Amino acid sequence: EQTVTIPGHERAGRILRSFQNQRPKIDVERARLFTESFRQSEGEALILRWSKALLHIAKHITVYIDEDQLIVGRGGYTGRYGILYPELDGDYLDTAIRELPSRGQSPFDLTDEDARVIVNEISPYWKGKTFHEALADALPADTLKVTYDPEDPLKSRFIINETASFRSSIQWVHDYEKVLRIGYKGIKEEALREIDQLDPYSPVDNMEKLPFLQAIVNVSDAIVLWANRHSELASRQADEESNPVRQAELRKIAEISARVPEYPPRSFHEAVQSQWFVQMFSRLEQKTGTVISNGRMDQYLYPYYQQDIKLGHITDQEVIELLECVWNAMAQFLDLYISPTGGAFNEGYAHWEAVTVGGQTPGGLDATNELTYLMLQSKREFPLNYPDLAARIHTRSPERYLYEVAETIKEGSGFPKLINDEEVVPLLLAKGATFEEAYDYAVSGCAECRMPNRDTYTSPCAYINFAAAIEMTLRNGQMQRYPGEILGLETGDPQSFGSWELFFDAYKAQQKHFLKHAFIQQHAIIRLRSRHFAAPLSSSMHKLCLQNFKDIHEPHIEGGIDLGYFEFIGYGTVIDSLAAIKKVVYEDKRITMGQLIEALDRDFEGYEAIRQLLAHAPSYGNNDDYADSIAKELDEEALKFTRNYSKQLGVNLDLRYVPFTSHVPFGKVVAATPNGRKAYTPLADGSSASHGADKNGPTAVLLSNFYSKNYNYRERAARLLNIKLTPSCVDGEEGTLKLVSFIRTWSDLRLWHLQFNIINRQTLLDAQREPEQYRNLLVRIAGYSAYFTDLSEDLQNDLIRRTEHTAI
Ligand code: 8X3
Repeated sequence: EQTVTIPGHERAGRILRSFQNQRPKIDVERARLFTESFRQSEGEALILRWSKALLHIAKHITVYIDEDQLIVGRGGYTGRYGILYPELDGDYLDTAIRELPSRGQSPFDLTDEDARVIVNEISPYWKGKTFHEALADALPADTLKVTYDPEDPLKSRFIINETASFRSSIQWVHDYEKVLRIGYKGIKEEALREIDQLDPYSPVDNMEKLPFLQAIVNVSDAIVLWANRHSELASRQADEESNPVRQAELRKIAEISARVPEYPPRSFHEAVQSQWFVQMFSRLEQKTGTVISNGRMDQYLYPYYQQDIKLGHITDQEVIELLECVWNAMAQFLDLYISPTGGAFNEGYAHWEAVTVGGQTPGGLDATNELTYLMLQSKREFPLNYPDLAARIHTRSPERYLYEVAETIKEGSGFPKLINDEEVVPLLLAKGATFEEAYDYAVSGCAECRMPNRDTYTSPCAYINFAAAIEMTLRNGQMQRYPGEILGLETGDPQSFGSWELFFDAYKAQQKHFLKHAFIQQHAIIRLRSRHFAAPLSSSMHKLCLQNFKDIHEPHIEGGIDLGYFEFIGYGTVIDSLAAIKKVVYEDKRITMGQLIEALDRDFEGYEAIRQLLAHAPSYGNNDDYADSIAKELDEEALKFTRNYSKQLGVNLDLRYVPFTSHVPFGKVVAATPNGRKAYTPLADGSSASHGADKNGPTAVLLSNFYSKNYNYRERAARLLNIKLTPSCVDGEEGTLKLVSFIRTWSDLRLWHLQFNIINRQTLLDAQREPEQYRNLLVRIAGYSAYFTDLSEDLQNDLIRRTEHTAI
């Protein structure tokens, strides 16, 4: 076991040591209590049922206080744990209890007793009622067959993948400030006042507004009750505690949990605890994709920090200690995906409840403050992959901030990721936000942003495997993985396409066909969700939900801006495949289309010369217009589609390049591709270059990204960009300054997102060979970092094969 006693972080280190490298367990209490309550409330309004279930959970769920912790609030067992949401995907439960302990990606343990509770008490109630089953039933046959195996809808096709069946919402950020300002007492009182003002004769008031408001009252009671139970437990523990230091800490926990989140906090400690109670209770409420994020923590906690520092009530060291207590609490709750697809999309126990730092104030001034720097310091000094720190960058970001951001990145754990105000703010304005709202955005997912009182869209989106569209263009609508089935368009025998233009047209037709089905999926998802999900706690913090008396899962909430997405997965793979076909087959005529297909059919076995020829064709990521102009056209085709059709869905369904780890399972269904990629290996991730294809250094990667974007479309959204650097190329002061100017260049180019792995290939190879020696090695994956040894071999190899840049 490696030591984690880090000077200045002793308490946080002790807590970390208590769970680090522990195999996670599944805790079934939340699911059991939720189910018990749902059995009792059938026939009532969904939002009311949800609030009653939360009240039932608040009353009966076990409460815990971890040894050494100063911040309390867990949703299950001590140590690393995950919880279940049977209302979402309970139809997977039976297989999950057999497979979860042994699956390759993110395994979980389950006690025999808990397995019994699942089989006898939870699973039977949800049969036929889950969202996943309803969605499979709602999809037309043509869409179903590219989504699931029609014979067994529990199995994904990994072609056009919906993600709504393994998370009840996409990433989210609450307006925590509201809770800090008025407390749940204030929120409840507002709801009670509204109830008093309802028209007792109005059918709408009785049938819609009243259940909504009653639900707000119930969740206000629920969260306060749950917090107060921690207070009682802390008092009991304090009575029995013999160590006077810990006894005093427990008394303080008791005092604070009796006060927040019911009342506004009086101190930094109370503010942090209030926020964490809300965070944690949100996880008991619903399974938000990748967990509810923490918002702009350096902003909304700042007044409490300033006040306590001024009064001499707290030191910077104590501030860091409290924050690290929260980071530790975060790290123990794992986002458990019981569906194999969810598991494969989120390898390494992924969850990324982003903490946003820096950026601008609502008035457009630089927002960095002392807390920003303390959070960066904690990230550098305390070795943990939570929270996911997101640094907002703008053209006037101070030099010190950029310097400290670069120094933190150099620590090598992948933090912070960078989000660019210069791209995000104008896009939010273009979608209808005010300047104040746009400047005040918070990072909420891998790369996404929310305006907590303005966004109202929750439907999880489609991940589209466009490398499969390349394969279908070459196989007339078929794929090697699914023999004999016509899954795409029958665009004809590619050997009959006499020109590059005809080939490209056929690919574009396949791409459009995929988009068609992705949007049909979304149509079904948007309309079904509010029948299956409600989130009264989340709604209680949202201005527009309260104004309209509508749950946040309702498809349209007046005044809201609906920011949804679809994902282009395999971008680099598709671009390079098309560029190779254009150059090698059509322009240089080095091989025929027939020879290409033969080589692909045989996965290049015996065709290495052809593979080399293809792999050396122009490729994306090198600032080469040959490939980048194809990239730009693909991007524009997708943007045009959504410009035409998202209006019909009534939302902004924007084009995004954010894969999580989907490029690995997506690669597993795609045969060899014309860029020289071997069959069933990972696709290129996000908007990054294909593995090893970027040979002109990292600035060329930025420029390819820039030249492939269509800045005249407001339908664009996040592009996730991974760059791997060797530690030596950013060594010392000079290295930090090089990294700072690289970040400025990225910001000037108006790219959305950037993150780094600063590591030697050899280190990764060593860690693969001797995992025991490298248990603490953190690597950057998508919008999160994970322990390298927690990843499947496929994903480990994917990271190893990414280009390692030795100079910037
Ligand atoms: C991806 C998060 O929830 O928008 O970072 O898919 S989500």
